[in-house]
This record gives sequence, C-alpha cells and structure tokens, in this order.
Amino acid sequence: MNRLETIAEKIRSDVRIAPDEALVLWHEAPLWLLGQLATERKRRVSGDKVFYNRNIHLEPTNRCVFNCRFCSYRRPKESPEAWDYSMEEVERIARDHAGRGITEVHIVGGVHPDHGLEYYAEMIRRVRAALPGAAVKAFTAIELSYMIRKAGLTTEEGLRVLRDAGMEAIPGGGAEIFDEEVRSRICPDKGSTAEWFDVHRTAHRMGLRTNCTILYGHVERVEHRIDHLDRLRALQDETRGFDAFIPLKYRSFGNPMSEIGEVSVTEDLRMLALSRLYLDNIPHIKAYWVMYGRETAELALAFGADDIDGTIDDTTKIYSMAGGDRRPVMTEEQMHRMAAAAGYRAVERDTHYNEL
Ligand code: V47
Repeated sequence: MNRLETIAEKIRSDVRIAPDEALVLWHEAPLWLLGQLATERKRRVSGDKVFYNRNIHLEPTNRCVFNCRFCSYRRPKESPEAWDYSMEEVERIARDHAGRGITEVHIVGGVHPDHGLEYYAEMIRRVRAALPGAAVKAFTAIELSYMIRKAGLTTEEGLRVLRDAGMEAIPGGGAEIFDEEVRSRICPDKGSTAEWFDVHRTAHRMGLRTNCTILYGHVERVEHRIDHLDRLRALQDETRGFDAFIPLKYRSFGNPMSEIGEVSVTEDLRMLALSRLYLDNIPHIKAYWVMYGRETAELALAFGADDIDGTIDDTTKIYSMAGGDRRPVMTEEQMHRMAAAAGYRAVERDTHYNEL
C-alpha cells in the first residue's frame, strides 16, 4: 500500500489521522476519494439525514472596536451605513418573527465600545420574551470576552450572567485562524486565540454547548488550517462541548483584503471533507449556505457536511455585504429539495440537534 492508501484505510477503520497525514490527504487525494471517505464517515455519524433549523439572525450593530481586514460589515460611528439598534428595535425584530415556528435566534454583531454586560443580558431577556419558543445562541467568543472583561468578571461569572438571562448556546465565530502569526496579519487588534479558547473551554465546563469555525482561503497555508483543526480536536477530546464545526470561506467583496480574491469551489469541497475526516470527535459539519451560496452548499453534502444551517428569513447582512446572497431566505421546502438532490433526507432540528 502506498502512503495515501494507508491513510484511507485508517480513516475507513475509524483510526485517527495525524497532522502530517492530513497534509498528505490534502495534497495527494483526488477529489472523488475525499468525497467518498467523508461521505462514508458522515453516514456513520448521521446516516441519511441532513439537518436544518428554523432560525433568524439578529445583528444589533455594525459598529466595532476591532478592525479585522477581512470584514465587509463594520462601519465607523459617523458612517451613514452604521447601525446600532435600540433595545426596542431589537425587540421589534424578534416580535416580527413570532408565530413562524422559529426555534433559534442567533445574535452576533460588532463589538460595540459602549454597551455593558447587563445591556446584553437584557437583550437576551427581551428576545426570549418576544419569541418564547426559540433558543438564544448568542455572541462570538470575542464579543463575550470583551463584554465580560469590561464588566470586571471572570469568564465563568460573565457567562453565568448571560446564561441566567437565557443564553442557551454560543456560536462559533471569532475563531478566524488560530495561528498567532497569521491571525496578526488578518485581524491584528482582535481578541486572541487564547481568549477564544478560554471562553469555549469555560462554557463547556459549565455545560453550555458551542460551535466552532475557521476562516480559510486568505493568506494562510494548508498547514495553518490543519493546525487550527488540531487545536479544536484537542479541546473536544477534553470537553466534548462542540456540536458543530463550520468552515467559513473568506468572501472578498468590499473589505481591505479584497485583492486576494476567493478560493475555488473544489478547494471548498476539499476543506469540508478534510474537516469531516480530521474532526473525528465533532458530530456535525455545517455548510453555512448563506456564506457558500446554495450551489456549493448542495455539493457540500457529498463532502461530509450534514447540516446546512437554517431558513434565516433575510436577517443577516454579514455575508451579503461580503459578496454572499443578497436576500438570504430559504424555505423549508427548499431545504428538503436540496437534501433530496444530494440523496439525503432533510430533518428539522433544534439548537441542540434534537429532531423536531
Ligand atoms: O467570525 C466575517 C466570518 C464569522 C467574513 O455557530 C467572514 O452556527 C468570510 O461565525 N468572509 C461570523 N467570513 C459568522 C459565524 C457563524 C455563521 C453561521 C453560523 C454560525 C454558528 C456561526 O463570519 C466571523 C468571521 O469568521 N466572516 N467576514 C468574510 N468577508
């Protein structure tokens, strides 16, 4: 057997692969083989199911204390395109979606300079009151770390305040790329890799489930992607607190790194498959359709993804401002068609992957 065949055999027998083997896989495996191995693994984990949920996003502000070079969303206070919703506006947005079976509100925005922890706790309470059937999955680790440090609390104390207000899970954003040198090139002033891990590790210890992400396809090398996956796999071995991994492809429209352009769809498919194969302890790989676009999300289902995120109902701008879908809405019927086109069955889930 050659090196590639040995690695494929390991994967088929559910033996964990090492970083150097992931590198061989990346460089030497033909696309069809990655699809086959990732699909076999996906089917062992979630059979013929493709998960989706009925969700909305809430983006309270696009003002931000950080200046990430990949971000198309941030605006300075004085810009006519800056927004900063009042508590009443946040509540109205949530109430506008009442009665539609929404089971999750995903709240992520810029890291606002002025608001305190109590403000965010109140926001969660208001959203919960407006949409009592929906779980609140709120704030990236970077937003959380900033608001908690500003309040002078430990990570655990801060998370407890938000959990008591109704926060049920934490999304995966803010991870970007963990390699400190690459991170300093794409988001020099952003909260650190260590802060991201501190929030997720602490959340897991407290029994809060979280997601994780990578931002790929910019200035990083494949070795950095594998290192990123390796750090996530190690934390998951320790805590078992991650539900899903979401590879986020760098979208190049309207941000300071635009000249880099975007990687190809085949590279996206390789990245999805590699994620499924390397992260043998994270059950769900999400192809976030708003970011990939519908066509790539559909293909992703043949490369290890078992989740396509939710109906969204045109409530997010982060990706429309970076070159994604202009009006992101997906009906349940479209979810079912997308899963069926890939030979799977769409299954509605809640935030914790209970089937509905
Ligand atoms: O952290 C920002 C990314 C993230 C760009 O947990 C960009 O279920 C590509 O984390 N090109 C926020 N990516 C979004 C996020 C997320 C989305 C959907 C579901 C979940 C989940 C989490 O968006 C940021 C950053 O990595 N991002 N700008 C861009 N130009």
